[in-house]
Parts: sequence; structure tokens; C-alpha cells
Amino acid sequence: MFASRQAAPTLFRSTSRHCHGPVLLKACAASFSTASTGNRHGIIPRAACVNLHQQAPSSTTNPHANTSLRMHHGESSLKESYDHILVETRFPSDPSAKGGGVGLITLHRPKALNALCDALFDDLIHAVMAFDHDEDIGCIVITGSTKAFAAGADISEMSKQEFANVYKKNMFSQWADITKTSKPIIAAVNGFALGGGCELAMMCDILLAGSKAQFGQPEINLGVIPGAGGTQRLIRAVGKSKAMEMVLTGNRISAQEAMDAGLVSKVIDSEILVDEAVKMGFTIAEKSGMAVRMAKEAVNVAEEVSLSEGLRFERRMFHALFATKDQKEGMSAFLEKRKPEFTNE
Ligand code: CO8
Repeated sequence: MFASRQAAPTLFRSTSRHCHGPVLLKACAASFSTASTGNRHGIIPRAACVNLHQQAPSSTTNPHANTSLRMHHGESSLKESYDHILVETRFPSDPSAKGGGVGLITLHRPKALNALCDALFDDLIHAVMAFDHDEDIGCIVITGSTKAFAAGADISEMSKQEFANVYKKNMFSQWADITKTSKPIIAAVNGFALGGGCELAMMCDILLAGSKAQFGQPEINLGVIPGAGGTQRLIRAVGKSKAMEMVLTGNRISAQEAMDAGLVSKVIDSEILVDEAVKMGFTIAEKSGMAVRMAKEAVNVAEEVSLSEGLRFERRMFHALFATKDQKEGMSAFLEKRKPEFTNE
């Protein structure tokens, strides 16, 4: 739960020509008295950009929210619009639920199967960072379309590059920023997750696959190799033989194979994948934000250090949580047979 949540936003997307690219506008609680003036709390009504038919499903939006618009301000806030992604904020539908929100990012470059051009990745990192800083949000979900999560880095952009240029600008190094968030990220993968698309999914903390998802590292077919974790994260997920097979042949594996190999944690019907991912996000977001962050950090440390170092790190994190109010609240609530009310402190 996030104590600072005030007016839980729901989301309206717009493709209005008044807006530049696919646009997200958050709608705030009706109780915001300044809704019509757009002055306080950064609320700016832009009815011209709101398409009510594209409102997020009511089952997953906050029941208190639907009439006015809120925009974030400050460096780490969501932008009003992005060119290559759609952004939504969802809250549990149960009004008594005290969970935090889920930030849902949909890669949206349909004509190129969500190929990860620089501009798309800039949008993605911006939105991920904004959600990471948003007190209302406890978990982030990244998804694509039913046809493609992402078909890899943009080949037409890459094809023109020369060594000196890619080396000097350390091409794609900014992708790693995705792994720097403190909040968990769930990848909900439908369709193709190839090359950089598979690598992006592997940068996330939990991978859920739609039943028709396909994973692959086909860079070898282009005369290159994976460059954003395909040779490193894949081996940790699926073991050497399968990783070698995928990297050396460029062959794709199905959702079921990915699950059998340990790359994804669940295969879910494609139609309900995103809603299920958001639901999982709600489950995470209602926990103590302190414990969630430390749990993520501790699990990720396991990939970097020896077992004894990892165990020491885990124990220190465990000790540190006894300095939080959430530990007191969580344990008291258990003993008092009630639901905990975490404040992320
Ligand atoms: N880049 C650019 N455009 C793409 C890409 C891509 N990766 N993938 C698909 N497209 C475009 C196609 O060119 C096509 O455009 P147009 O309609 O203008 O011709 C459109 O998307 C639709 O594609 P297809 O017609 O090919 O659709 P199909 O359903 O027939 O095939 C496939 C779908 C199988 C996904 C096929 O498009 C494909 O093989 N794509 C390329 C997959 C690939 O090789 N990915 C790896 C790219 S390399 C990479 O990701 C390296 C990452 C390194 C990161 C390094 C960090 C340091």
C-alpha cells in the first residue's frame, strides 16, 4: 500500500489530432475540487484529447476516479504524451483494497513490430523512471501487442552504423537503465520477443508469456551477436546448452518451451495476459514497498556474487527491515489477525 496516494488516477488514451502521438492522460478523483480549473496539483483538463471509448477497463481502474485529469510535473514525472509507447495507471477495482497502483507501459510501434528504435527506448526509459518515482505505483508492467512484444533492435537504424560510431557513443548502453529501477517490473510477452526484445524481457524481474509468445536471439542471422544480455542473462535463465542453441542457430522457442526451460514463470492465455500481469502487479503493490524493493535487490544480487556474499547481503537486508514501520505493522497485523496497512516506511 502507498500511504501518499490521494487521488488515484485512471487513464484515458487519446489519438486525437490535438495530441502528438498516442497520448495518455490520467484522470483523477472526482473529489479534486480544482479539476475544472487545472491549477492545483497540476490538473489540466484537456477534454479535446480525451477519447472516452478508449478508457481503461473499469474493472481495473480506481472506482473513485473518472472525471478530471491530472498531469505530473517535475523531471521524474510521466510526460503528457509519448511517441512510441502508451502509458496507463491502474488501481485495484475493489474499493476496500488498499493496494498501490500498477504502471502499465505498452510498446506501440505497430508497423515495425515494436522494433526498439532509439526514440522508443528513450520513451520507455522515461516512463519506467517516472513510475519508479511515483509514490502511487508499486509495480510496473511492460507489454507489447498480441503480435509482437518487440521484434528486436531497429535493424534499419542499426544497418547504417559503423564501428567507430557505435563504440564511441556506446550504442544501446542506455538500455541497462531499465534494470536500475527499485520497483519490480513484469514483462507480459505476447507474440515475438526477438533479439533486443527478448533481452528487454530478460531485463525485467518476472516474465509472463502469452500462449503464442515466441522467444529468440536471431542476431546471428544478421551477422552479429546479442548485445544487451542475450549471451549473459539467457544462460542464467535456461542453462548453457539451450542458450547456445538459441544464440548459435537463431531458432525461436515457444512460450511452453520457454517455461519448461525456466525463462518465463507462467504461460497465460494471450487474451488475458495483460490483465493477469496487472493483477500480479496489484498483488505485489499491496505489500510493503520497502520489503518489495529489498527483496528485488537481494534476488538480483544473487546473479552477481558468490553464494556466501549473497547470503550475507540477504541477511543484512533482512536485518535492515527491522528498522521499518512496515515490519512492525506486518507482524502486528498477523498477530492481531487483520490485514496489514503498510506505509512504505
Ligand atoms: N527492425 C526494424 N524493422 C523491423 C524489425 C526490426 N527488428 N522487425 C520487423 N520489422 C519490420 C519489417 O521490416 C516490416 O516492415 P515493412 O512492413 O515496412 O516491410 C514490419 O516490421 C513487419 O515485419 P515482417 O513483414 O517481417 O513481419 P512477419 O510477420 O513476416 O515476420 C518477424 C515477423 C519474424 C519478427 C520478422 O519481422 C523478423 O524476423 N524481424 C527481425 C527479427 C530480428 O532479427 N531481431 C533481432 C534484431 S537485432 C537486435 O535486436 C540486436 C539487439 C542488440 C542490443 C545491443 C545493446 C548494446
